[in-house]
Amino acid sequence: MAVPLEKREIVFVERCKGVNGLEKVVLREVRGCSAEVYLYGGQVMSWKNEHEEELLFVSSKATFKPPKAIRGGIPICFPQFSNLGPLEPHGFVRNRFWSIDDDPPPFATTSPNKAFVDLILKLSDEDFKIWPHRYEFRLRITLGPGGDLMLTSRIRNMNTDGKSFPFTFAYHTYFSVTDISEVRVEGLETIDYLDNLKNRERFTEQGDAITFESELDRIYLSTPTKIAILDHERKRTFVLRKDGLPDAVVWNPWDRKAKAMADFGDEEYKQMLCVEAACVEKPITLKPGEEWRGRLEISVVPSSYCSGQLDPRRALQSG
Ligand code: TA6
Repeated sequence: MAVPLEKREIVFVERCKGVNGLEKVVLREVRGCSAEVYLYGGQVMSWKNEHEEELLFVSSKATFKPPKAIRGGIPICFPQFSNLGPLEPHGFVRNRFWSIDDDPPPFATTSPNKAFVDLILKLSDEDFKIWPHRYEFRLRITLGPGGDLMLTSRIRNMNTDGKSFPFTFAYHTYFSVTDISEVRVEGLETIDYLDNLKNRERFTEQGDAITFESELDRIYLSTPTKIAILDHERKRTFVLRKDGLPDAVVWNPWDRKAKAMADFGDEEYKQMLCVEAACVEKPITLKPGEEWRGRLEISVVPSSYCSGQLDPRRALQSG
């Protein structure tokens, strides 16, 4: 039986109103790290470290007005990534109202010193018209004692007509960075990718690290489970660990695309980077009764700066 929200001691979980009165849940842990989750979209909209520094990017022009998706935080792309199918781009769950799941199936481990919330999205008749499948989408968002953020999705096929359904998926995470031109992404060296700017033509990543000097929109295929984003200016490294999500999307709109997006500031591309744990190349197919699990864990480690060079191996080896 889940511990009632208000009963958790050393962690703090509170339901309250956010922007435009949209409902949110605030998670806090003992050292002062926090996260905010909006029921609209089941979307993490804030993740702060113990110094109350915001780690996720949210556009100053983001609209918190359904049915528009909110530009920033961690939108969830399901049952379709991007325009890889007949549905609206990135599917529909990011612009639906989720509910608090008061009786989630048990998780292997639930430690008392983790602040977490369980959300659930059930199929609506409206959605059944556009995507004729019965499913249950359960999402647990956890803030660990060290301030790590974990998202675990459990999607079950509830069809009673014997039908399987395929889907693609992404945690479309917007990271806040100091200066995109000083950011490096490690862990995708020599990995094949589909370039969204070149009709998804397939290429192989060169060099050692991905750096940014123009628009970039790529789907990296069958990547390692660990990826690092090194924010040189802030001597900060985000370490992503993913499970059940073989691919990773890397996106920065740069200046021209930034200007073309109404809910995005013209210069804001300099302070954000999307690195998305995803399942795109090979859609997952679930038979009735089957459940898929996709997990993302993000932690922040200090990047030690030595002899003019960041030591990326340190970030990846420090695990
Ligand atoms: O994940 C990268 C991407 O698919 C880009 O192609 C870009 O379109 C971005 O997502 C944002 O999509 P949105 O539908 O939120 O405007």
